[in-house]
Amino acid sequence: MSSAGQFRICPLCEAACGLRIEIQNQQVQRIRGADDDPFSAGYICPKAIALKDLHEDPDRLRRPLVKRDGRFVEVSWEEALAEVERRLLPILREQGADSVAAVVGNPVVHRIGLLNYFPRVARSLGTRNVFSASTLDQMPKQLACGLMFGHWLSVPVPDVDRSDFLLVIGANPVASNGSMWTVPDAKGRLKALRARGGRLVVVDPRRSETAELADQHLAIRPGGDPFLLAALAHTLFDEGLARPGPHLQGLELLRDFVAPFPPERVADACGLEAATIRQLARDLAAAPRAVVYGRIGTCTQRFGTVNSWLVDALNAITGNLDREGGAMFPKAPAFAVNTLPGPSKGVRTGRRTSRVSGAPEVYGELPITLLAEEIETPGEGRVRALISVAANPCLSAPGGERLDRALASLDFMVSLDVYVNATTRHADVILPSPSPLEVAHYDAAFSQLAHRNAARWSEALLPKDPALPDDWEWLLRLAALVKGEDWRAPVQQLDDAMLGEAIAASLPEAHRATVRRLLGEQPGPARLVDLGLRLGPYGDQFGLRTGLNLEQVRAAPTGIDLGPLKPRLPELLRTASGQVELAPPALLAEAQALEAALQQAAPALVLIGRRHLRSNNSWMHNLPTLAKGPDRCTLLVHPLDADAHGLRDGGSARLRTAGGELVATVELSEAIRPGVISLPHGFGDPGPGQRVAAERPGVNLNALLPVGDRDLLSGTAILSGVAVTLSPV
Ligand SMILES: Nc1nc2c(c(=O)[nH]1)N[C@H]1C(S)=C(S)[C@@H](COP(=O)(O)OP(=O)(O)OC[C@H]3O[C@@H](n4cnc5c(=O)[nH]c(N)nc54)[C@H](O)[C@@H]3O)O[C@H]1N2
Ligand SMILES: Nc1nc2c(c(=O)[nH]1)N[C@H]1C(S)=C(S)[C@@H](COP(=O)(O)OP(=O)(O)OC[C@H]3O[C@@H](n4cnc5c(=O)[nH]c(N)nc54)[C@H](O)[C@@H]3O)O[C@H]1N2
Ligand code: SF4
Ligand SMILES: [Mo]
Repeated sequence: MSSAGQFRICPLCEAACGLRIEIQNQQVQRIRGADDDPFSAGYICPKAIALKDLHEDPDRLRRPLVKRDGRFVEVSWEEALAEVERRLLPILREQGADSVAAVVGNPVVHRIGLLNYFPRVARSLGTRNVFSASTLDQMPKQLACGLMFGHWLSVPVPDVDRSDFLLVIGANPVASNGSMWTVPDAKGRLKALRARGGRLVVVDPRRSETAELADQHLAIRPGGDPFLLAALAHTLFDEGLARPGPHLQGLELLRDFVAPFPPERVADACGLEAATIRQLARDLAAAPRAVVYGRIGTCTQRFGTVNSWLVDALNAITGNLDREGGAMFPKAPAFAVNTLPGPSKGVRTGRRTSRVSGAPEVYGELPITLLAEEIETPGEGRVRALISVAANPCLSAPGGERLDRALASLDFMVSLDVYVNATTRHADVILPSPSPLEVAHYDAAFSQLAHRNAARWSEALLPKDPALPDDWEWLLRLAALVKGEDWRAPVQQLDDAMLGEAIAASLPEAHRATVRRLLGEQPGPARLVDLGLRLGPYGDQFGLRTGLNLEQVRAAPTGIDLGPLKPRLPELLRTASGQVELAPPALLAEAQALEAALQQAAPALVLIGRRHLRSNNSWMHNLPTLAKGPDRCTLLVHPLDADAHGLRDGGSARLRTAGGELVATVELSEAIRPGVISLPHGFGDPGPGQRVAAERPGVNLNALLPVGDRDLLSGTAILSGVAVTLSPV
C-alpha cells in the first residue's frame, strides 16, 4: 500500500474517489487511486487520469473574458465585473428580478465554492427563473423522496456490500460509476455481491455494461418501467409476499394504486413475459436482504416521479427500507438538513409557476426546457439576461438549437465557466474557475448519498493565480453586485457577512460571538464546512462534546471514516405525519394518466441514450486522453432493425423525430432491444473554444428530443423512449 502523492477527492463524477496525485515542480507527474482511502479503496477510472489534461488544457480559460465587437478579450476581474454591473444592473432595475434567469449545471455539485455560494446569488437576484440540470436528471427522485420522507435529500441508497439481491433499473453504474448513489468501484461491488452468492438483475432496453455482469437481464421496452414496478408491487400484494416494515403509512392506498396493473395486463407495455415479472417479484421477496435501485433511465420519462416513488415503495413493502443490505439513508456529517432537528411539514411544490407555460416550481426551480420560451415570449417578466454557472444547456438540454437562437437574442449574458463552448459563446462576460487542482474540496453534496459515511477534505494541490478569483469570490461579488452593494469590497468583508448570516441561521444569539471567533479569519468555504461539521450529527458542538471539526478532518490523511450506513427511521422523517408516506396524494393522482398511457399503442421504433466510461456529459471531449480511441458518438442499431431499414455497420442513417432530424453513424449491436436505437448525449458542435473536441464533434442527441415533453410533476425532460424514424442516407 502506497500513500505517495497528495490526497485529492476526484471532482469528476459522483463516485468521489480518493486520488493520490504526485506533483513535482508544479507539474502533475502521476495520478493514482488512493489505496489508503477506506471510502474508495484505491479505485480510479480513466477520467481521473485526465485531470492532468484538464489542468494543462491550453483551451481552458485562465482569465476573465469580455466580448468586445463580437470577440472575446482577456480582462482583469475588476473590468469583467464592472462590465456585468454596467450591463446587468439596468436590466434588473428597469425590468425587475424575473428578467434575469439563472441556469446551473452539473459541475456545480462538484465544486464547493460554487455549490455553497451560488444560493446567495439566487437569493440576491430574487428571480423565479432558476433552472438547472436537475430537470434533465434526478428531480423525479428528489421529489418522490421529498413526498415520501419529507426532505428532498433524504434519498435511500443500496447498501450493496451487505445485500443479497440488487435489482438495477435504468442505471448503468459500470459506465456511470453510480448516480444518486456515491459508490466508488460499483463494478467491483456488484461482482463481489455475486461472488458471495447474491443475485444481480438489470432492467434496461440495452444489455449494458452492468447488464453484462448480471445474473438476469430484462430488456424492457423503454418507458415500460411504471408498469413493471406497479406489477411487481401488485404481485407482492396478490401473492401475500409483502412484508412491510415499520413507520409506514398508506399501504392500503398503495395497494389500490397498483391493483389495476397485474403482470398479465402490463406484459406487452413492458415488452416482458408476465411470468418473468411474477418470478422477479418472488425472487425479490425471497431474498434475505434485497434492494431495488432506479436511476436516470427511470427518471427521464413521462412517469419519472411515479417510477422513483414505486422503487422505494417496493423497498418498503419488502421490508428492505432502512435495513442493512437494503435501501439505507446516509447520515452526512455536514449540510444535511435531515440530520438536524427541524419541523416536520413535508414538501410543497408549485408555490410559483413559470410565466409562459404555467409549470410549477419544484424546490425553487422551473423546468430547464422552458428557458427558451421564457426568453422568446414578449410580456412582463420576460427573461432578458442570463447567468449561467457551469452549464451547457445548448448541448445538454432538448431544443438546443432553439435555445441557441434564444441566447443570441438576450440583452446580456454572463457565464461562470472554464471553456468557450456551445453555450458560453453567447456570453458577454465569462468568469473562469481555477483548475480543480488549485482549489480545496469537501464532499458537501455526495456525503448525503454515499455508500458509507465519511468526512473528507482535500487541500488545493497547486497555487492559484492570485489574479484569478476563486469560484466563491466570483459568487460573493456577483451577489453583492446584483443587490447594488459594493462588490469591490475586500473579499474578507463579503465573506464575513455571509458567515455571520450562516451562524445566525443556525445558532441562538448567545452563542454566535463565540462560534464566530472559533471559526477564524481565513475567508472561503472552509469556515462554512467547519460550521457545518461542528454543528452536524458527529460534530464537537464547538467544544460542548467530543466530536468532529474541520481541523481533525484535515489532519486525517484521507478524511475520517464514519463507518457503514445505519438505520435512520423514524429519526430522519420530516413528513407531516412523521411516517413514511407510501401513498402521497400527488402520486396517486397520476393513476388516470398511467391507465391512459397503458392503453396507448407503443411506437414501432424509439430512441434512448447512453453513457461511456471515457466521457462525461458535454464537457470532457477536449481532453486528449479521453477523446482518443474509437468514435463513441455512434447510433446503436439492432441487426434486425438495420435490415428492415436498409442500414449497414459504419453507414449513415437519418433520424427523424417530432423534435428534429440528424444524420448519425450506425454501429450494429446485438445488445440493444430490437425496436430501440441508442445515441449518447453531450456531443455535437462544441463551440469555438475546444479544439480537440472540434476534431470529432459527433451529433447532438438533444437536437432530436421534443422540447415540451416532460414529467409534469417534477418538470423533468423526457430524454428516453422518444418515437423516431430511420432511413439510410
Ligand atoms: N439526451 C440526454 N441529455 C442529457 C442527459 C441524458 O442522459 N440524455 N443527461 C443529463 C444529465 S444527467 C445532466 S447532469 C446534464 C449535464 O448537463 P450540464 O449541466 O450542462 O453539464 P455538462 O454538460 O457537464 O457541462 C458542464 C459545463 O460546466 C463547465 N465546467 C466544467 N468544469 C467547470 C468548473 O470547474 N467551473 C465552472 N464554472 N464550469 C465548469 C463546462 O465547461 C460546461 O460548460 O445533461 C443532461 N442531458
Ligand atoms: N462516464 C460517465 N459517467 C457519468 C456521466 C457521464 O456522462 N459519463 N454522467 C454523470 C451523470 S450527470 C449522471 S446523472 C449519471 C447517470 O448515471 P446512470 O443513471 O447510471 O446513467 P446511464 O449510464 O445513462 O444509465 C442509464 C441506463 O438506462 C437505460 N435506459 C434508457 N431508457 C430506459 C427505460 O425506459 N427504462 C429502463 N429501465 N432503462 C432505460 C439506458 O440504456 C442506460 O443503460 O452518470 C454520471 N456519470
Ligand atoms: S469513478 Fe468518478 S470519481 Fe472515481 S475516478 Fe472516475 S471520474 Fe473520478
Ligand atoms: Mo446528471
